[in-house]
Amino acid sequence: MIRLFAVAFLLLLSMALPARAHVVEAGADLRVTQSFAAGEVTLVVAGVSRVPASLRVSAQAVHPTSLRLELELRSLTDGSRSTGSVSVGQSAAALRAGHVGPHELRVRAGDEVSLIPLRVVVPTSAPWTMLMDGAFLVAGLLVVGGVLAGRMSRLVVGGASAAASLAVAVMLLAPYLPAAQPEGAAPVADPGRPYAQGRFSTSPALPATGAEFTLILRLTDGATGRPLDDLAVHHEAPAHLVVTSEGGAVFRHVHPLRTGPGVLAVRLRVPHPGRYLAYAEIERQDSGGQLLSGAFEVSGAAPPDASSQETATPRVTPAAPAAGSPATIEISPEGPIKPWLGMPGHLIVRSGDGVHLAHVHGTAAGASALRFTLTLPEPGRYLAWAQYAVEGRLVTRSFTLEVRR
Ligand SMILES: [Cu+2]
Repeated sequence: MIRLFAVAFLLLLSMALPARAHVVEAGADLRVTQSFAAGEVTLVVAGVSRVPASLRVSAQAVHPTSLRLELELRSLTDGSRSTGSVSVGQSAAALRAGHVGPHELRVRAGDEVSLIPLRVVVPTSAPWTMLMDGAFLVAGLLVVGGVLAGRMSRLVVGGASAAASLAVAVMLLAPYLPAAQPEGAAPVADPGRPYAQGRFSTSPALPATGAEFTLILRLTDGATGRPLDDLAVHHEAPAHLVVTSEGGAVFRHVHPLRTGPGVLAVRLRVPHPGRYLAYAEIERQDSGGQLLSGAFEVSGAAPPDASSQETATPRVTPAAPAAGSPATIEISPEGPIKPWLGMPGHLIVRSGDGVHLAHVHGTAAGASALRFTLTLPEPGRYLAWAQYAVEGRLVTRSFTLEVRR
């Protein structure tokens, strides 16, 4: 009887373990993609389960690059700092995080600096998990004590049964009980924050064809007018910036650096003069996504060669897509595709007049095809760019879509 009870108890204990292992969400890696002039890098900050901790930061890139990043992690709570450096594809830097809460990761590549806000969060147990653990412990101690003492009094068996029953009851109820808020997490705000207002500018004010310039996006809160500094990382970046020349011959999809509160900047160089359209995809914390747009001019003379884009001939189904009805676009990549920004492929579609911009994600359709599905609301001619990563290379293929009425 006692042995049976002990076996049953151990069985219950082993069942209880996986339920506790679910509270690791806060330990997920943070991936932040940043476009430096020397190349695009995805910083990977590995999650931690307790503090103080050594925060491991590594750097990945689609293009092979010898970019070296100087890192500094600063606590916004007490100002404590830890420094290190990391090269793309090399071993991770270990930065010391003394406590949970808001931090800023300063990343320097050459003379460019990005200030990445991040929050060190560690999982905590909900009070009910402590109750469950405590009840299992009491039951275990009573059983072990009884076995060691050589006799199981009715009181011991009764107490152990009661404690085990309580623990099992809590364990069974666990999926319906609230999870604990991780330590260091931001307080949950009411969903939906005011719109972000974005203003694009360039430095210098009139960039020249072929010369490097900085495209700046200043974000303000639509309600307070103050700098907006609560961007959530979505699709591995705080902001996705698409820049196209008005006619569509030039296309850039980059991930600007945060240079200060509410200020995003990225260095660009374009081969054509004229008017450029810029679009930023952002997401405020606890809010939905938003698209901001603007325009700027580039001076200079047009080069003799009009376009240097790689083009694609996709398979479009139906062959003549209609406005308001879904169309499927299939592209054949040059080789096995690797995820880029967490997805097998990206398709960005712009209306000729620049008013409409769509960004959809593709699915791998077998080994040699990438499939996108999208619906365009208005008839007309659209410019499209499909992007995917193949071994060591980010490929952008352009084509046009005619959408009928
Ligand atoms: Cu992006």
